[in-house]
Amino acid sequence: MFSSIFQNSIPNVVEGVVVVEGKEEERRVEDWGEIEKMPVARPESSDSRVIAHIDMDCFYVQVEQRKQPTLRGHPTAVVQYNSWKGGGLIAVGYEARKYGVKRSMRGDEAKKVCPDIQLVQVPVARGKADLTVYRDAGSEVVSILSRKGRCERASIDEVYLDLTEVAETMLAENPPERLETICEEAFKSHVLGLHLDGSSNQDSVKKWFYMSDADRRDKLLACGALIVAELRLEVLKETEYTCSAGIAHNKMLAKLASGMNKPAQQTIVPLSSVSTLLESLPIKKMKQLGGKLGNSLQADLCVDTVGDLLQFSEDKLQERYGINTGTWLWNIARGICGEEVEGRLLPKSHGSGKTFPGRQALKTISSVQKWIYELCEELSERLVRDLEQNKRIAHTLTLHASAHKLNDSESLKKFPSKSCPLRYGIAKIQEDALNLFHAGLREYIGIHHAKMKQHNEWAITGLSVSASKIVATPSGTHSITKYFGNKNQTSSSALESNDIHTQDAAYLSSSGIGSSVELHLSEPQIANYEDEASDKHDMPCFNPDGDETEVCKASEKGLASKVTQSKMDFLGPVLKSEKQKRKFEKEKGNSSILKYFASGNSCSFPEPRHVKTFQERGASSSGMSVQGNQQQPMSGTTLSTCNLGQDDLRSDTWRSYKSDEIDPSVLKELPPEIQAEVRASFQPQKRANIVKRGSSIDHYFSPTANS
Ligand code: DCP
Repeated sequence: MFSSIFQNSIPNVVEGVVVVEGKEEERRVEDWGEIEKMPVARPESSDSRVIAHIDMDCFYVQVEQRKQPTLRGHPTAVVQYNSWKGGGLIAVGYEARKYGVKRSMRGDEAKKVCPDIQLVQVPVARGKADLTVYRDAGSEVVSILSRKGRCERASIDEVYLDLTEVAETMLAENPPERLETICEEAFKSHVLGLHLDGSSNQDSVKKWFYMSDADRRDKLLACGALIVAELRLEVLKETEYTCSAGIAHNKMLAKLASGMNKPAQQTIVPLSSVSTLLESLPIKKMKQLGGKLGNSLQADLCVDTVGDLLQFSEDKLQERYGINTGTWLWNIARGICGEEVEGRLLPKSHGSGKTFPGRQALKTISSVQKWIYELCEELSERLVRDLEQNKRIAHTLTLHASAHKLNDSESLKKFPSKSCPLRYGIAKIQEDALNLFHAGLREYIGIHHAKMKQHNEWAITGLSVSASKIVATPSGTHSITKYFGNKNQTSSSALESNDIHTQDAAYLSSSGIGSSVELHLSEPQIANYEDEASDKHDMPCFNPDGDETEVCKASEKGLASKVTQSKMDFLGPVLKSEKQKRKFEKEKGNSSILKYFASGNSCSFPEPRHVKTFQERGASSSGMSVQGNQQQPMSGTTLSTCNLGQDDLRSDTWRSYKSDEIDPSVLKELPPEIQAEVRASFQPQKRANIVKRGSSIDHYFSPTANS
């Protein structure tokens, strides 16, 4: 019998924003929700969906080249602002890649292999990198891409589109073979598995687009590819940025394909090419198989390619890796991925952090306080901006830190992350974050507290603050928006006076559980209770006495009244004036807000569903029998957390966060050893490394090109 070593390794046990340390100095964390989740087996809802993955080319470099057009056409790289050895490269332009410049290099090394390289520093604000310009550039692109179909912003420079509907309409009304002109860009597509028969790629692709007797699913892909080609041209025209794309029947295949022909190209994955594509794909290149799970497949089952997985039955894989992961593996071997494109253009969290490597480590409370204040200021600005622009409010503030103890053999102990309800206003956030830090420090230094506090025998090597549980204010509910001032109130101080109401909203939120959640108030301050951020079913609470977690289960029934009561219990001590208390009492009666915030967090268990491979779908439609596979009745994170027992919830630091809380672009900024640690915890894998380089992009990148 195989032991199910991965059954308990599902990391989605604690809501919160992951603690990550910047590559060198800092990073701004933004969770776009795409992060590599633990494998969750989801059946395909249909084998004729049309999904595109669009990835910007050497993104930061393109942004800098647009700012300084003289850089266009020249080898360019973007470096972290720390000038040690020329700074660490974080983005490398394609012209520089031809010389062998790689992201792993530092500026000095890049200069050696490419003396003409232009190194541009990331913008700096408050003594740390400021990524606003890149984030805004990504938003510009998203606003164009989201014109067609459902759009999911997966990272600062990646987007998924579900083009099924628009492709179906096109096929019904204007199929490619009836179009008089087809956007030339579409003919430059790469169609996997296409036989060239002596013709040029472009001619063969043209024929493929015009093939009137093609499989309907291929025709849908052709329509999708036409739409994507047009969108990419619109992006280029309106923003001057190029991007690459993959068009397939699901997210997994689309993502695999988008990196295959870069830059400024697109790749189509017809159904018939899936098995060949996966057959030789190294297992570790597959998303989520870059870590422990991939290692185990290689070491224990001698699986080196995705195709090698085909030899194992689903039962066998389940026996070895647990029911969900086993089914997921069985599915991916067949190109099955039922993950939906979420309609989401905004991040799930905001964060700001900084690392303090080596001698920069912070050893005094005052230095920690200084940086916490800086980070909170930035976080607050972004929250206000999000509120103004998107009418969204965040509910949970989390402080993460990394630390080591000086002269202490136990120094491997992780600094615990702490959360509390988020109160808007710079000063409030700063105060709460500092309190969270103290709570974490007490726990971290444990019994040595007094001594260490006295002698400063600890050192902080990384700090970050993040705001999560971001919820749109209900449209038409003026009562909630008025809490935060009107559009013209741009300063967070404008919010300061309203902070208690934001707190109110936070506590009323779906994350603020109500009376059945045990709050751990170690001190009569708001910041000293641990992570209230608990969905009523699936959210564990931090236990202030240790790293372990406990699952908070609140009954849905009567939630509103419980919330109201416990909100009062909770807020009572922090209401500073009678006026505030009266105002608070008044707001208690706002049932529309209560209703809104209390909804939508039930633990769902979809019915078991039948899974078919793409091939089986084809087979079944042609009358062949299909071997059924029962999916587990689970719903991603929900089941993970709902069904996990106390033991399962004990986790190390990385596992204390939901894997989908990590921004992949942030992950890539981390020092290699930290990346390895995170990856080992979540088995994530960014895009498969099967990029074919070397295609000319002169057309787009030459200094004169403008369309
Ligand atoms: N990034 C970063 N630190 C890293 C990796 C990436 O800050 N370690 C930033 C810079 C990149 C952007 O994220 O421009 C997007 O990352 P990608 O991995 O998509 O890489 P690029 O867009 O730079 O290049 P490619 O064309 O290969 O996708």
